[in-house]
Amino acid sequence: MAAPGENLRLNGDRLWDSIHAIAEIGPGIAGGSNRQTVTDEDAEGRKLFQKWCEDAGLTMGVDEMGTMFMRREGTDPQALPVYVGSHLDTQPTGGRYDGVLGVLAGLEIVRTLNDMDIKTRHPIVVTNWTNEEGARFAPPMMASGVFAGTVTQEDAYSRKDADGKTFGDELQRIGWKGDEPVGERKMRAFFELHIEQGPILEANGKDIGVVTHGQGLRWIQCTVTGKESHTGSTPMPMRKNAGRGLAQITELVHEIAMDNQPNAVGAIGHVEVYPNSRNIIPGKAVFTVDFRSHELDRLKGMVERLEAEAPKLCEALEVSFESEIVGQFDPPAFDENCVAAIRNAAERLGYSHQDIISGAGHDACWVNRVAPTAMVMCPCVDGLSHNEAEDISKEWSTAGAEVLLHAVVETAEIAG
Ligand code: HGY
Ligand code: MN
Ligand code: MN
Repeated sequence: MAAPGENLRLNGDRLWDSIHAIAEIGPGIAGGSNRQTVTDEDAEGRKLFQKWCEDAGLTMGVDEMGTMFMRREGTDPQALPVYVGSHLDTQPTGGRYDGVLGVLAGLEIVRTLNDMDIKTRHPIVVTNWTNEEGARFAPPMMASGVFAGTVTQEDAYSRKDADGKTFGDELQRIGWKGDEPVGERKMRAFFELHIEQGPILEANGKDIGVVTHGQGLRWIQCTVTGKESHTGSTPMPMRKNAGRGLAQITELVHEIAMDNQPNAVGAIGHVEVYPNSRNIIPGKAVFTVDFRSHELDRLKGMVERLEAEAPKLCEALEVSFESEIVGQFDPPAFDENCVAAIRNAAERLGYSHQDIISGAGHDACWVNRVAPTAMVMCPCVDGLSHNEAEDISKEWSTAGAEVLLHAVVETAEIAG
């Protein structure tokens, strides 16, 4: 396959402007974004993305999980399309670039090919995967998980948010439940550009991360049950304080991750304490442990240790412990040919680059199960993400998008 010439570049300013235009929809309170999945803000962002895509001549398909597939025809309609994209949903206190960069870089590729009147043999499909974050409705990478067959659509539809609303009802309510069965599309390849969400590339002075693997993930939802009673009049020896179970398990999670350094991480980000009243001893604590490692045996060992030790800690506190896995995927190894296309593109374009393992989960981790897949990463300032202060430079955004452009065009094959 002929690789695109090193002079094939794109309009980084137009991409940058698009990123900041969509950030006006579902703004956070500190300059970032709060466009959570299947909210009205998500619907509004989808509409703007749809308009931009249709202005670029793309035709839209939407599946039953609401994932948006925006197609640019190739010269060979029978050729399997090259998919490129990420997610437009954000964390409640998210940044402007997490997910959005990858979707809009895909659109920028189309805009650039249109400007240069370049046709490709394979069609190109720009994709917005529904509910990558899993913040409002677990699990993360929900729609790409249904697409890859690792999450059932029924389970996904039934997942509830903190207000008891189900994902399926909310998707229907915002009018983005499509009619296309999920997972029937066949792909030549899938490419995703994403900010690193960690400090490695910036610290090493690299423009591009060539992602060879991702970390595996386990989300273990734990419930510790004690007894609600008065914080003032209940004698200390009589208390069954679920909050102490939460506290000791929080420390246990940290200890397990530290005992598995440098190839593991662990924390508890989601906590609900009931009844959450200032003068009632917590009767129940529900929280989610997030363990990750790129070594599967290590990840499994961490979960086993938690499930062995947490009940004993709770027994000593006279509270009960239950747990269930609410999200999981094993460490993915991306497609070597697609990874090589990205590495060669960075080389050809003169961008500094290094191989890297993705610390965060991405839709590419699931799509990798059903199609040749690879990821490009760009640095982010101080490695900060899932924080409204998340920041990248226009240069990093442009570099990542140009590497993505070359990998996509090379795989989609320039036609005449
Ligand atoms: O949790 C993750 O790794 C992703 O950012 N949703
Ligand atoms: Mn993301
Ligand atoms: Mn994220």
